[in-house]
Amino acid sequence: MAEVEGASAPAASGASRVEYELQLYYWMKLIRGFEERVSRLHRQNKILGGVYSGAGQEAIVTGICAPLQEGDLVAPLHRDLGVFLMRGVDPGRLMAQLMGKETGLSRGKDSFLHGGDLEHGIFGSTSMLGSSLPVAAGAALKFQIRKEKHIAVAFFGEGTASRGDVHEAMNFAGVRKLPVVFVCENNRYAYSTPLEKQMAIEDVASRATAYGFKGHVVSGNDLLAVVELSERVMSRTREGGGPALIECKTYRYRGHSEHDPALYRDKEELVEWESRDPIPQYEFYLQKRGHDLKRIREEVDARVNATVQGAVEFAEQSPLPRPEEALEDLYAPSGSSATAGNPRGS
Ligand SMILES: Cc1ncc(C[n+]2csc(CCOP(=O)(O)OP(=O)(O)O)c2C)c(N)n1
Repeated sequence: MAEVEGASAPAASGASRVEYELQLYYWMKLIRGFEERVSRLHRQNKILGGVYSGAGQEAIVTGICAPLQEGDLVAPLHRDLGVFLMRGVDPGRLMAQLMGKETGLSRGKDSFLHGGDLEHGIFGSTSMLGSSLPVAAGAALKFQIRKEKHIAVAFFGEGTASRGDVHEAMNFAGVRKLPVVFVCENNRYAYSTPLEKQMAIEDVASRATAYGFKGHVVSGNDLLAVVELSERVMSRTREGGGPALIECKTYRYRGHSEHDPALYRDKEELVEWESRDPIPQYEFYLQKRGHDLKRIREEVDARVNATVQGAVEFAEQSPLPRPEEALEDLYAPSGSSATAGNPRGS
């Protein structure tokens, strides 16, 4: 299987900024390529459970995960498959998780939706939207008590922002000045509910003031802007500056999930947002920086295709879980504290 470096690799290894920027491009393209393949596999009935594509939102996951370090904790939501790739989860295992195979993160006992991987610092989401934010605040409390220079990051949508858990997590984080960064991916629709029926204010970020910390708004389709902001905000939080809220304005291209044709929004709106696609925007930047875009694009596309194809082959060749394993991994072995609920961390 092709390897994907963990998100902290380029910065931590002292790689030059140029290499780092090229690596960001690779990640964004890998996330797009991987998700497009998953959508196709879903139509071929090869995916277990729902598929919630993040197509159009790749710059957010890329820009937010890039400055993360080993030991940090991330709580992604249903549309954040890219977090797994960015944190260095093997693409084959991720694909196997999506296909419900024995080699997946949950050993075939769950769909992608609830998969996590604590070895890579990923807390799996639950069906109750917003419930992972208090968990991220809890992880941040642990870092604070142990005086560890780690941070927790929790992703959520603007629909999720209306949930009480989100308020509780942010309030607690503000009171205790916890090292946690909340990231709202505001893609304008919560399933079929448009923004204006979801909230009475312009920006989710402005709520941060009420919790005693800073809220930032950024274009979620502009990778450079996201990465610059997340680097700045995260290093402040890591150094004891307390929590922060980053709101990324964006749009999802596909329906809420693959079975949703999204008839509640008009085509013009979609086309307008597609014209602000994060990938060509970033390619324009790379070109302006003097890169041979044609060559880089070819190289990156070849790497992405090979990685995705390798992941599909690995997953397809992997066995389904055996019925006699059904009752394994339901409880942590006694004495285990790190992976409560599942010793394999998923
Ligand atoms: C508490 C709760 N309410 C409703 C749902 C059903 N549901 C799942 S995803 C979703 C939309 C979430 O929208 P948003 O938070 O904006 O994220 P997006 O899907 O747009 O990325 C809804 C309503 C749920 N899973 N949990």
